[in-house]
Amino acid sequence: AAGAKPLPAYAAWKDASALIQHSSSTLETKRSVFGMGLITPSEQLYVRNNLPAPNASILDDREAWQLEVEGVKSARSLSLRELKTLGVETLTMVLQCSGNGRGFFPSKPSGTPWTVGAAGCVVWTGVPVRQVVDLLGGVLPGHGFMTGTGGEALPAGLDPKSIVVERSVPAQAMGEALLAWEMNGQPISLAHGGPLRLIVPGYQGVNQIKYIKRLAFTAQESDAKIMAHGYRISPPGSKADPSQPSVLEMVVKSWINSPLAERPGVAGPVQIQGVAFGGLHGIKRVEVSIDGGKTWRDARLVGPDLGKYAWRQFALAAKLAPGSHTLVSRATDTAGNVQPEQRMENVGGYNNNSWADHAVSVTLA
Ligand code: MSS
Repeated sequence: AAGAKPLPAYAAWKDASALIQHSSSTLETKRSVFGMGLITPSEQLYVRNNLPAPNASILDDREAWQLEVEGVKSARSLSLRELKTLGVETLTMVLQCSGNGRGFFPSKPSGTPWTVGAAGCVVWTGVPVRQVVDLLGGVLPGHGFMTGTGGEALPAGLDPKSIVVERSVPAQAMGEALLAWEMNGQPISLAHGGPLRLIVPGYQGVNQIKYIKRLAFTAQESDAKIMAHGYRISPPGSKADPSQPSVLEMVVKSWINSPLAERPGVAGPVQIQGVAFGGLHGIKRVEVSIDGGKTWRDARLVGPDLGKYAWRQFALAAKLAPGSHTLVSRATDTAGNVQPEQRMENVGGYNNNSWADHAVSVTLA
């Protein structure tokens, strides 16, 4: 269609009308596109690549893809063909970029100004990491981190550590982690990390390593730049360093997707709808306010509960008078963590779960 920017080749199969193209490696789902379906259709799901997507030829023979497993008693390489014989599990998980909500920071951090659409709820199928580890004799003692390395070919002439996508999470996160080959019932696309992706449920997107080529249990966190200096919660005015908290588990969050300013509807009865999710905990409660957070009412959790890593849809039946309204939602997880009013300020604009930032203003005739 005239005016619509063509999608980058690796994502050409996506629905351009559903996406905001920030750059060729950052595509955001429009807020107005999230419906009440629980699973985000693959064509609408956001994309974030730190490096250019690999050549599509890595999908020519998916079964031959090799994964090096290290830091276990019998370290060796396994093909995807072999991994598929070891076990299979399916889980539903919110995939969210740690920078989702960065666009609401008044400090305008560098990085993509995502609002809500660097997230989706996705079904993953693969082999549990612990089954692979068991086959290989278990994790070596003292190896407290699980480190995944992306399979991108790195440009020559640069220090690989400065560009490689390599992230470490605490080794106990392997408990529910998958080495996944299927997303939403289809072989994983190049855009989303096929042929093989590490899925660490409840963790921020940067830890979900695409085209994974190495899974290592390590005594130390990776010293790659993306781990040591990238994705750190750096207090305002500071420089990122490895002593600051890394972007790991997601934090409890919700937002409203309907009504929105661009399709406010008319005064009268309305179903206020949105999504809510925790990190490692499921959602216990969502409250909605139609007066900008002065008073709250419990919303109804709608539809099936696909487990603690999936998001919950919520709805509140309300009556809105003609005029302007500020609608907000506030989620509580099963551990009792409540979505805060204010974001936690940090240089990189990570982990924004402020309910105030996610407010919707509508004017009804
Ligand atoms: N992986 C690899 N290999 N590479 C890259 O670049 N990125 C990250 C993850 N992984 C990467 C990887 C990020 S950062 C994110 S978000 C995610 O991924 C996304 O996903 P998708 O599928 O959506 O695209 Mo932030 O935190």
